[in-house]
Amino acid sequence: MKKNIVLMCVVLTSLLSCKPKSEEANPQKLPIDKEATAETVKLYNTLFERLDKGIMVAHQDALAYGHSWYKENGRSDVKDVTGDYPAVIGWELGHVEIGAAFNLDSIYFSDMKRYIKETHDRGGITTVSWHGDNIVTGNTAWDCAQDSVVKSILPGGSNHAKYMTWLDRVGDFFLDLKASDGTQIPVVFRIYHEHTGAWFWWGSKQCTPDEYKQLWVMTVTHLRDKKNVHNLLYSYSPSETKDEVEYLERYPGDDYVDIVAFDSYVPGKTAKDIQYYKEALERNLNTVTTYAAKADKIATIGETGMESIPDSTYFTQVVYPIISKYRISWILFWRNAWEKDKPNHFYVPFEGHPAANDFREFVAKPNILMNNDIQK
Ligand code: BMA
Repeated sequence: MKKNIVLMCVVLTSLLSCKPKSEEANPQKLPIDKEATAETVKLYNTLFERLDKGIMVAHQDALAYGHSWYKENGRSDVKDVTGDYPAVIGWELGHVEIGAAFNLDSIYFSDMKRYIKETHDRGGITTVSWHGDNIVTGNTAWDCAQDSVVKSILPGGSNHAKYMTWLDRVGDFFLDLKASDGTQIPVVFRIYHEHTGAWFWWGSKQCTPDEYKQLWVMTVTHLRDKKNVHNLLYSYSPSETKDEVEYLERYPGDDYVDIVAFDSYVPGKTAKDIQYYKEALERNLNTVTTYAAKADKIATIGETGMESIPDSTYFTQVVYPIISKYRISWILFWRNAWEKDKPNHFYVPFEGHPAANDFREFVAKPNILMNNDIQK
C-alpha cells in the first residue's frame, strides 16, 4: 500500500509538472543566439505563426530609391503601384566594413538606419545582405580570381585581425539600430549568400566547404559572442542547388542558422528561361521547405526576380502558382536601380510599367502579404 501511495505521488507529480498541451504542441521557437533579445525571439516566433497566414512580399532597397528616382521621403515603387509598402524590406551593407558613409549602391548608412526604424515603426521586417569587399585585393565582393581570401581571414590567417575590424563595423551597424523605446530593432542577416556559385570571394571555387563553414561560424561567433550583437536572425541562402545534398554541402549546421533560403532568378527573357526558372523555383522550394520542416527553421526566398519583367504576367502566372504551394515566410524581389546607366535593372514594376496590373493582382491575393496585411 505504502509502495502504491509513493508510486501514485510520483505519477501525480510528473503529470503536474508537465507542460499544458497547447504549449507542448506549440513551444516557443528559440533562435540560435541563446542571448537573443526578447524582440528578436518575438520576431522569430512571429515568422513561424505567420506561415499559416501567407507569404510576405519583400523588396530590396524599397525606401531609398526606385526606377528613376532617389531619396524621396515616404516613396517606394511598390507603394506607387499598389498603395502599400512591402511587408519586408531588404538592405545591403557592402562598404560598411571599410568605414564608408554610404553603401555600394549609394545609400547612406545613416539613411538606412532611419529607413529600418521607419519599417519597424510600421510593423514591417528588415532583412540585410552584405557584399563585403575582397580584403586581399581591396576590390569588390565580385573579385573572385583568388582562392585563398577565405583562408586568409580565418584564425591564423594573414588577414584575420584586419577582418575582425571589418566584422566589428558590421556589428556596430546592427547595435545602432534603435527603436523609439531604446530596444534594438531585430533584423535578419543573410550572410555570404549565393556561395554555391563562383562569383563572390566566398564562392564554391574560392574556398572548400570546410573553409566556408569556418568562415560562417567565425562570423556568427564574433558578432554574437565578442561584439554582443543579439538582435540578429541568421539566414543561409545559396544560389540554386539540385538537391538537399548539394544544398547542405556548405551548411554550417543547425546551431548557426535560423532561416534557410535560396536565391534564384529568371536567367533571360525567353519562354525557355521562364521554364528553367519554374523548375528551379519548384525544386529549391521543395528543398528548403522540406529541410525547414525537419530542422524546425523558417524558409524564405532570399532573392528572386525577372530583370525588367518582360513577361507582364510574371507575378500571377509564373511566381504565384508555384510559391503558393509552399510554406515560406517571404519572397524578396531584387532592387529597382535608380542609376541612369542601369535603366533595365529592376525587378518590381513601377507605375506605368506593363506588369503593374499583374503585380497589383498578385499582392491582392489573400495569401500574399503586404505591410498592411501583417498588422491585422
Ligand atoms: C547586384 C546588382 C548591383 C548591386 C549589387 C549589390 O545584384 O544589383 O548593381 O550593386 O547587387 O546591391
